[in-house]
Amino acid sequence: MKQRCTKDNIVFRKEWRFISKNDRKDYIDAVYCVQSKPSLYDEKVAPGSKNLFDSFSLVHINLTHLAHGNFNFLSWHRYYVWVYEQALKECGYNGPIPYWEWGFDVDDPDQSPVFDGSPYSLGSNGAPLPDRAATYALGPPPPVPPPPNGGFQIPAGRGGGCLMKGPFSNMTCNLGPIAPASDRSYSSDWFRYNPQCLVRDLGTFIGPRWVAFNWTVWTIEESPDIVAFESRLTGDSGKGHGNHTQNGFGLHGGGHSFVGGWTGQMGDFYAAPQDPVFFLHHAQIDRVWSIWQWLDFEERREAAYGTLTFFNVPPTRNGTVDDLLDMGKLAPALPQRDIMSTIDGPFCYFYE
Ligand SMILES: [Cu+2]
Repeated sequence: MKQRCTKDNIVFRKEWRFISKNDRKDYIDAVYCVQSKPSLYDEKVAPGSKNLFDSFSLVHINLTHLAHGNFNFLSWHRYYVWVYEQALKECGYNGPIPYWEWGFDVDDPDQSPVFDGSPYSLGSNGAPLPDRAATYALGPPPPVPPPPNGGFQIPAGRGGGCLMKGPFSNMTCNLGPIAPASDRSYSSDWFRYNPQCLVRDLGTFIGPRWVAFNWTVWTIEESPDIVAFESRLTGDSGKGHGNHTQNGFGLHGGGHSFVGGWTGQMGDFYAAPQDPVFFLHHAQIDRVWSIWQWLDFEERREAAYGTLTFFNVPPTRNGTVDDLLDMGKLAPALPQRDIMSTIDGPFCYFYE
């Protein structure tokens, strides 16, 4: 699977707030269209996959242990976001998928063009929850053992409940929760049908500490090799994936928890793609990776490290670029080698 990428057909993915209101409206309509298409999975096998959008979540859930905290993390999500972009295209959205640059919104996410609840946003924050505890504990999801102190305490965000207004405030999430970031509960019934509203808990604690512009620049500029880069990106201390420390989210987990916080879908390690902003967050992760790659493309084109399992639980061999990336029924499996560049292989895009 290769296409010829030239200056005439390359597309540039842009930040959400820098595409026109018309394009934002078209994007939102296309997401609703994906949500109206039939599931790729049989009801009997996956009762929670009610439509094509759910099937994306289902594939992520099913492959969580193969696609995180290991060799496949960056490449798998690059391919996954691209496959979603093709689904939007089939639903009439002709632009490249936009990304969300968290840095703009760390101080006041409720005013963000992504979350202000206007018809041109991805919906609002969650409704404030009355009588909630002032802090909650956040730690790595099962099967990773909890840190000795049980996780670290995060002040509650401004939301915590269902979206209040705007696009997707009326949507139903059909899958999960499986492993919410805010507690150690875990459902082994990964494909069950469990209709819920979309929940967010945006606040001002997590953003400035993990996903402000300075952290993105630091991740890109201070990482001489892939171990250093992924350590900063994922909050891994560099001794192996999943070695979380007290101050360890990195950009990836920071963006997830910034939105999902306390029990929001974005805080669920498995079922996070049920929040439509997941794909903009992961486009931004992909952007940071591709910028880092292009600072020394020859050295960094095929740079990846780790084994084939989630935090190497259970232990597996190291990955290679010949290993296939599984997309379930969404798309054919492809060797990682094809995914490592955004401009030669099946892809032809870059970021503005
Ligand atoms: Cu993921």
